[in-house]
Amino acid sequence: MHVTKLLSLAVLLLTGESLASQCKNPPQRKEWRQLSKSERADYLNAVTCLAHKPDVTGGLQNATNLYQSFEATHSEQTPSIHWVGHFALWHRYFTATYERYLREACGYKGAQPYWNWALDASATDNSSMAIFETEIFDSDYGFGGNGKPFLPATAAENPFNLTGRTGGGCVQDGPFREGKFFLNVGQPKGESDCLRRDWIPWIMNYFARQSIIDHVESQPDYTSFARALENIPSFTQPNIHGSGHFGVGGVLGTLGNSAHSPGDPLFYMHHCNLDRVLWNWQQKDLPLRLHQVGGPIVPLDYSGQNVTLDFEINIGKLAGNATLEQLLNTQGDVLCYDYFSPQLAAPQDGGIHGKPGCGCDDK
Ligand SMILES: *[C@@H]1O[C@H](CO)[C@@H](O)[C@H](O)[C@H]1NC(C)=O
Ligand SMILES: *[C@@H]1O[C@H](CO)[C@@H](O)[C@H](O)[C@H]1NC(C)=O
Ligand SMILES: *[C@@H]1O[C@H](CO)[C@@H](O)[C@H](O)[C@H]1NC(C)=O
Ligand SMILES: *[C@@H]1O[C@H](CO)[C@@H](O)[C@H](O)[C@H]1NC(C)=O
Ligand SMILES: *[C@@H]1O[C@H](CO)[C@@H](O)[C@H](O)[C@H]1NC(C)=O
Ligand SMILES: [Cu+2]
Repeated sequence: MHVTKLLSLAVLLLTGESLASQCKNPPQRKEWRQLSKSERADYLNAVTCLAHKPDVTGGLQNATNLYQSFEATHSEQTPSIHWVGHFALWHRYFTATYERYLREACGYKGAQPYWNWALDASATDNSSMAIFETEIFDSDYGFGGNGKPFLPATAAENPFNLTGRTGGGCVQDGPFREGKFFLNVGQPKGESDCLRRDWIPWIMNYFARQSIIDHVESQPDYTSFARALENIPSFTQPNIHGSGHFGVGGVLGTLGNSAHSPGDPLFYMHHCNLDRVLWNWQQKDLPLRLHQVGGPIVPLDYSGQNVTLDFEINIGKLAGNATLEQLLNTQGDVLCYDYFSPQLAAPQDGGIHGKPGCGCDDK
């Protein structure tokens, strides 16, 4: 590796947040379908690159590379970062740090893209496969398809008794297919698993609808926003956070595993979209919403202590601590990115394909 590159990587690892203290020319985050094919290829190559850089966590949970450093960090903190007031901002920081490593460790020039599943979710047909037939799951310029073959799940593996599973095996195509992409976190040392997917169409269609995004974005304050975003730990009511996780990961898939979900590169596409929902909500009253947080410190403890603006988020060895107030600002002293305008419009639960205008240069 070139010496200056090596140096900037070392600086990045050592100084954490301080490098981003001045936000100039923030990367513009776009929906996957707004990227040209060459931009998609650049992004996918950068993710593969991360999986060939050294781990920075000291082998946390048996992580063996920089891509897995993120999965292990999430896995380590899983019990304290979901169903809490800092859920959205923890994942904002995590996703933005991934974006920064793609750029600074792997020479990626673009922004973290997002997957707006609402563009293709059907409100009228739970069995619609339209959402899985998009360029997100393309084998050449996307993330590959479902896991194969179909594997039965035991009762212990499927505590919510989810129906409608379609996969469970290894992803067989695309850049993250079996034999090309390895997941070591949580495995015995020296062993790895493949990336698994287990599509459940009804969850995707029922949970990923524009009307649910609208409901979340219409909440009057941060506390109610945070609660609407995650809703309840059950499948009896839809929640947009669950859409990508369980629509794609199902029961046996990587994205459906609460600890190991960042093992699927789609995790960052999904969480970037949730972050866009937070960002859109903030834009409705930015002066106030740059300085407002709430929600429980202890998962689901809605009458207990709440997070405050000076509550500190840590993401282990990936970067330094940041306060919730710092993380509310996507162009402040810690974070530096923006959402590209115009955003693609989803049909208002029309149950038809979103027909995104793309403006791509080489389609
Ligand atoms: C989709 O499935 C959910 C959960 O079973 C159900 O509540 C909902 O009515 C279904 N939607 C349609 C359009 O059939
Ligand atoms: C799933 O099914 C088992 C066995 O029938 C039952 O004991 C359990 O309560 C069910 N779980 C849920 C979340 O419905
Ligand atoms: C890491 O590997 C060791 C040795 O194989 C194993 O005992 C341990 O359970 C693994 N750690 C995790 C978090 O799976
Ligand atoms: C935390 O916030 C909730 C919702 O606003 C509120 O009901 C609760 O009393 C707060 N907890 C404390 C300890 O103030
Ligand atoms: C980072 O934040 C955590 C809480 O999330 C705290 O325990 C730790 O002491 C902080 N570390 C530093 C260096 O401030
Ligand atoms: Cu998470």
